[in-house]
Amino acid sequence: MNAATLTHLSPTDGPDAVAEALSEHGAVIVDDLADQALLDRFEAEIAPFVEATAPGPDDFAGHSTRRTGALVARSAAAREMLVHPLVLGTCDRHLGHATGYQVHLTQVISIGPGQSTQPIHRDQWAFDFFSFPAGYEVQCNTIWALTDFTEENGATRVVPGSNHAEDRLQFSQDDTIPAEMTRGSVLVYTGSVYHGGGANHSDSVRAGVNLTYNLSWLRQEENQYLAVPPEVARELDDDLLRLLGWNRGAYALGYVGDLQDPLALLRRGAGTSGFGNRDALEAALRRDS
Ligand SMILES: O=C(O)CCC(=O)C(=O)O
Ligand SMILES: [Fe+2]
Repeated sequence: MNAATLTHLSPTDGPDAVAEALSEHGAVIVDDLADQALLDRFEAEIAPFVEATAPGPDDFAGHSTRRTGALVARSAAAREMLVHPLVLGTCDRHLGHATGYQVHLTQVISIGPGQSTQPIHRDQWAFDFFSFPAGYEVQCNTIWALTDFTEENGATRVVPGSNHAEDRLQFSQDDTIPAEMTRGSVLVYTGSVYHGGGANHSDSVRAGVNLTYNLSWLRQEENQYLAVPPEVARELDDDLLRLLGWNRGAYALGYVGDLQDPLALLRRGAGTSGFGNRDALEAALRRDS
């Protein structure tokens, strides 16, 4: 059995402490980050969509687990959660070695009674199992507890410190510990830490909101341009849209037409066109020379 425990921090510890714990252990719990009223609003907005979601198609997604996405389009509360200052402050630090980051996916994960454990994995294996250089982090992930997370109901299982391990290892459930936390607490974890959803031996659903961020030179797992249709996107703030990917990654990734900024296109001509983020390009060149 793994004798390690997960580090717990409080929101007032701030993003430096969260990012530091992330680098060291690959995962950390921030207790009571969300106020209960925000989660109540989120649940009310999202309930009909969760209800209509089919169970997963395979062992990884979970045959007794529902995964409900497009949270930005479906919930105003989700937008607030996505831009929580402590989370973005942690992303700034954890992913600060690259020019930018973006939303990777938004998903309510509802693990139903009878669901068995999910295979232990690294989330960054989504990138076709590419082995990123050791220490080069590509994701900053959160799971917000919408119900209490207990060992019995399927709390996420984590191998603390495995962010420093070799790639493509196979851990057993005995190597993991459950990320037990109360409703409103948030598990923050890297793309490199080994983990998986727990088995649900209880008679009620374990629900968590998986909001994840990745480097802006990588593809997003959830296609935000289609998940958030233009008529909804036009109503959102620029900062949120840029975080969703209506932006140029690095110098020029994702430009439109004649080197136009995608956000300018969405706003029908307002804003910049012509060149990408020249400052970021120059900063990157300086970094590498
Ligand atoms: O639901 C969980 O606790 C974790 C799920 C997970 O790790 C995944 O789907 O990649
Ligand atoms: Fe995962």
